[in-house]
Amino acid sequence: MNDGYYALDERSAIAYVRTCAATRELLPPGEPLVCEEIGDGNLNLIFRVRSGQDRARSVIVKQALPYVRLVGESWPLSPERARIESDALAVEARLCPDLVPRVYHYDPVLYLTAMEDLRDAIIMRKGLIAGRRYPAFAGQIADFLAQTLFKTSDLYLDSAAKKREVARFINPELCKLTEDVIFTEPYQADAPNNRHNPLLDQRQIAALRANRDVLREVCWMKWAFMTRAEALVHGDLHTGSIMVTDDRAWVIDPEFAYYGPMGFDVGAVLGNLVLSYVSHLAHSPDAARRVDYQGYLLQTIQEVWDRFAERFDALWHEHDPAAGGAFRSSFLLALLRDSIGFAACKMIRRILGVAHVIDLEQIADPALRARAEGWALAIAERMLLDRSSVADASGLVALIRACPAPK
Ligand code: ADP
Ligand code: SR1
Ligand code: MG
Repeated sequence: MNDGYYALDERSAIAYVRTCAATRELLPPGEPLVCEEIGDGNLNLIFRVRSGQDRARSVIVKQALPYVRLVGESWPLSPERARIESDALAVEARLCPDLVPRVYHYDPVLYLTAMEDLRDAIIMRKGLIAGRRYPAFAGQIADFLAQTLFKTSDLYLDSAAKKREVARFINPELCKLTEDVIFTEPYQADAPNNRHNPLLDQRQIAALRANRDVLREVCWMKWAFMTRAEALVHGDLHTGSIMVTDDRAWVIDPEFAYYGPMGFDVGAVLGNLVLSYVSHLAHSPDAARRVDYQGYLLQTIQEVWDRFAERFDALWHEHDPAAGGAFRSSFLLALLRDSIGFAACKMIRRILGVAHVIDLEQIADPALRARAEGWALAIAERMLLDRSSVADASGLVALIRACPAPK
């Protein structure tokens, strides 16, 4: 932690922006500024500083706290994650500039990033809860995934350059947090950070935690997360890290970035779409609309994978025409199966672990919420155990469809 660090409040965030050369053109000196803390994430402070005269001129100031905001000062966490986030945003901006917010400035003393305010966009999770459709999303996120995962990997980078990147993105504290809260604690009945809906079927939870096949597969996913430095992954690519308008999407918040398995990012997108799918048991009370919207979500899951695989394969073939087609297709099949395993772990942790998602938490009736949560656990279990027999994205969709909603 740097000397000179202090946590901003709304007043000091304004004072900071007034002295920041990088935002001077947007918010010139002398202009009245207003500020609001808008953070709804688990870790950081997010200030929107805007012109008091023109709402369309604003900047986001994101500052890392030295602890986990969701829990408080009892859970310290290095603010160095802000440096990782700004470096990862720079890599992503080089590879897919239209799909990330522009960074104006990084301050290594205050662990603070000033960036483009995506003021017309909303967090995708909220749009999905409201039953909105994003027809361009599958292609956009497929582009983000293909560009960032292929072009930071050994398939594209020179061997020494890739290893330098692995070193630059060593992110031990946030990786340890993920190891604990995604792959370990949800399977421990007595982990103090865990919480779950008391109306969830306790027998279902106990059976999941006692299932040796499930525990074995989760251990394999954790092992992969800890050991496979395949590409620069975002590391937290759930639908709360994606902002959308009707026709655009941006990926935010790569503070968990590190060199890890490609399937961790793909799985985060797929798993969170499945969480949305189960949540519409409540958010779409009309049966016909529910079937229709859930069909849209399953189709999106299939399209995300299909378009990602198509683009990844095209980038690979273009970069290395000599790479064998058989290797490329078996690589992508292994990646699909990894992604399904990670998706399942990410679903289970949102129901049994410390950090939950509003798709489920906003279901007011706890009994109905328990049905949706129990359904997600049942689907996740099948995904973990049956992923090695899935041959393509339609196989994944069939696997999800084969788990009926609980009565
Ligand atoms: P955390 O790291 O604490 O999870 P996030 O980076 O996810 O924080 O940001 C929390 C919230 O702040 C987001 O859900 C979004 O509402 C808002 N936000 C973050 N970055 C931007 C941005 N560039 N433009 C507009 N809003 C943003
Ligand atoms: C204490 S767990 C906090 C969670 O929030 C982040 O967004 C990550 O998902 C992390 O696991
Ligand atoms: Mg975050």
